[in-house]
Amino acid sequence: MKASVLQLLREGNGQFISGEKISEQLKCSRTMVWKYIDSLRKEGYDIEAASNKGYRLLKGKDTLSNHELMSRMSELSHFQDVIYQESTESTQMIAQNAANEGAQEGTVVVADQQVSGRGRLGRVWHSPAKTGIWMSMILRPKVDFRKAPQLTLVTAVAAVRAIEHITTLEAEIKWPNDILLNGKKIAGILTEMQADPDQIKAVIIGLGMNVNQSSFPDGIKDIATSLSIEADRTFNRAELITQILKEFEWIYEAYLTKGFSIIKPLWEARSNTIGKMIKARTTQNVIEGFAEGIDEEGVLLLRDKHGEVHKIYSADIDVAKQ
Ligand code: BTX
Repeated sequence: MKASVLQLLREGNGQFISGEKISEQLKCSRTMVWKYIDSLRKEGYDIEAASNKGYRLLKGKDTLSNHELMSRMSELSHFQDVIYQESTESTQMIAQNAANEGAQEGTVVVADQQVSGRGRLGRVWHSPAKTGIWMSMILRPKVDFRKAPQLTLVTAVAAVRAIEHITTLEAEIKWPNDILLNGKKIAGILTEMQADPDQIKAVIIGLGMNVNQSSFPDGIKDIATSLSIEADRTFNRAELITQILKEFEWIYEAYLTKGFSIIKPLWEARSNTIGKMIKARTTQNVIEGFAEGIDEEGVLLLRDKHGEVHKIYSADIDVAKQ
């Protein structure tokens, strides 16, 4: 109900909306409306009340909560459920557990802080409080389980488009799961799967995006950046999350109905990897060569100096400076 009050206030676009109208729309008493407004104010929302006029939301703030996120979800068709935690070990862990317990496709887990945020191969993902987007989407796609890594590329396209829409910054994708701004890492994607021997039960896609950080710890300060550092202003994370989900919805839908071929050009247009000399570090070896492109399945094609083309399914990539 608090989410609905917030949604009505936001839809007012800074104009007053009467307590009577809110109570009619939400089918609750005006006393209840007042209680919700009071509670939102206590959380820090700047809501003006004027007799005979009603209430208006003066300025949104960069806050994450279940009702802040739910108040924006009506814009979306696919994502309808949010699990929000102020602080958690990892949203991946929560999403994995929720998926095991039957959470539906389109559930999204968001945290304000992760104390054990994780990247690929057990690496740490730095996820400080109240500055970034740490979220995991639960999906149950009816595709062959070998195709699950393609969802990393689908997510990367959605994230880059959302960044462009909200900030006008043009981010690039480093195959397979990094998003870069000015050569530094702004976001990372972690795709995990729950599967029977031949079929996907759930795919959990984790996205970590640096939004309002002004600095980074020693280990990553030379390789990481945030939207706020690059744009010199701060951003509203709930708005950005909604935009990422909105972009994801239609791209994912297109992917499910038409296959990866529809995603390939969208991905290629934003890739910083293709057409460059690269070094691919897989869990088995290191291969150097020319990144020719991705194939119809999203697999990276790398031509070594002997002319042999290698299919790279998963690796860390170093792109040579041009
Ligand atoms: P990755 O293995 O490609 O990248 C991890 C590496 O990135 C680290 O070893 C470190 O060098 C660097 N790094 C760590 N934190 C940051 C940061 N905040 N910004 C830039 N670089 C950093 C990438 O893995 C996948 C990350 C997914 C994170 C999301 S957050 C929500 C979800 N929950 C969770 O625990 N993980 C995912």
